[in-house]
Amino acid sequence: MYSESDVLFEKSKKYMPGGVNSPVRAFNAVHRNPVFIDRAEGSRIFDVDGNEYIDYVCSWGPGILGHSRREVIEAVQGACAKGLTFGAPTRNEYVLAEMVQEMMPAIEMLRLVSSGTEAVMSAIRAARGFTGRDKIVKFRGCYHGHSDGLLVKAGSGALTQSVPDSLGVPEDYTRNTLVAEYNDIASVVKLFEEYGGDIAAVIVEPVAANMGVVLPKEGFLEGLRQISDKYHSLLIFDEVITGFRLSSGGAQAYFGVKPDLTTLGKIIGGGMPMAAYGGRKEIMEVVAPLGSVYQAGTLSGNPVATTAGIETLKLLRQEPGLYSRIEENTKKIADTVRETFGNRVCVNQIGSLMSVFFTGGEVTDYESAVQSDTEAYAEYFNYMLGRGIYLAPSQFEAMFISSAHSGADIQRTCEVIQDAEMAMPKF
Ligand code: KE4
Repeated sequence: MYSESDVLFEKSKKYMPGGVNSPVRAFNAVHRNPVFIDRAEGSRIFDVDGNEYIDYVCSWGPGILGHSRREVIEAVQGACAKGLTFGAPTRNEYVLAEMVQEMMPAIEMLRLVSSGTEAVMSAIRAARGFTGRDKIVKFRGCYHGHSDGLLVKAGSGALTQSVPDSLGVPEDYTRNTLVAEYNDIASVVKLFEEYGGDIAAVIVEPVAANMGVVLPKEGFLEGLRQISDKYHSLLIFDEVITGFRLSSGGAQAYFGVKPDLTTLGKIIGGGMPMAAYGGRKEIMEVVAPLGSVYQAGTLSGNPVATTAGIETLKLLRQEPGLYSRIEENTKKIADTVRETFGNRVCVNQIGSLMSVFFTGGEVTDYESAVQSDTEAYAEYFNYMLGRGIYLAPSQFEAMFISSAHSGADIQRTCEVIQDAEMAMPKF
């Protein structure tokens, strides 16, 4: 008997590559068909077959308040009734930009766009336009969306020319992308010693969350700040995940390191398609129509999306203790995994982000992350899914906890984790 999800997946594969609109959703890494989601509320998602799950993907980050938060839904319904899009400036855009500036003071000026990819692509163009330099430094294992110049992976060693890791990206699109090792300042120094005068910017996830969650080592972010200053390059924090998640001021407030540019996504849109890039006013003033760095967008600053973002940031700002509460809940899950699986896993956790790596060693960079046993992760994922716990369908993603996850949700999750260990083969 096929489930409705299976039927829909077969039909979808006729019209969309892999039956999905973003690769990770296809569940390839966990060797099963994806579940198709019908609706979501609070900490729960419900698939088209009526199965209910406690959701720890939270749409890959936007859902820090849980799904369908009443205040956000009502505000969005009201905005929809006034029209979905005007292609003209609106009051909301100013209101949201001012809120972001209040919450993240390093963002003196910003531009709203429609996706994190667009935000990063545009931030890099602004950095190149402002500095007049071409090269950028990224880190192996960090993901910044799918713009051509960032779809690269390092060759061997710390210092490398990049080669595209996606078909369709011409090599000369990646020749200006230099790749360093996360948490390895020496690999960055080496690049600057060789290319310093031509490096426009260093872009980093201040907490890496796209090779699984990898925390910055003590001094790493500060080191990037110092070397960027030394060579008059710009430091870009890609806070698409960490922005408004690690704290109301993002990772830059959490770690006390001030980037020149920041990219935001996910939470800023409250679940609607919206992202932003911004930073020092003098840099952002190179962006059209003020300056000569061109960037545009039909739905940029869309009135419905900005309404969702404004309501979400309002709730994040006004709910006292929200961040510490979701961090405490996250720690409970992380500690349970450690106690249950012992030295067969490495659990990295910060704020309401965590990852369970099925490896005995510490995970501090790409090299150590890829040592993980992805088949063991797939076993874990499938057991948890079968018991109503919806995790990221890949070892190299993050687990997201929301303010809607109740104590009972956390308790149940911890119980199922303990059962999973007993049920899983001793890999
Ligand atoms: P989008 O274009 O997907 O809105 O954002 C790209 C992006 C940029 N920067 C960071 C740090 C990101 O994590 C992302 C996107 N994150 C993935 C999750 N690992 C989105 C999920 C997906 O690709 O379906």
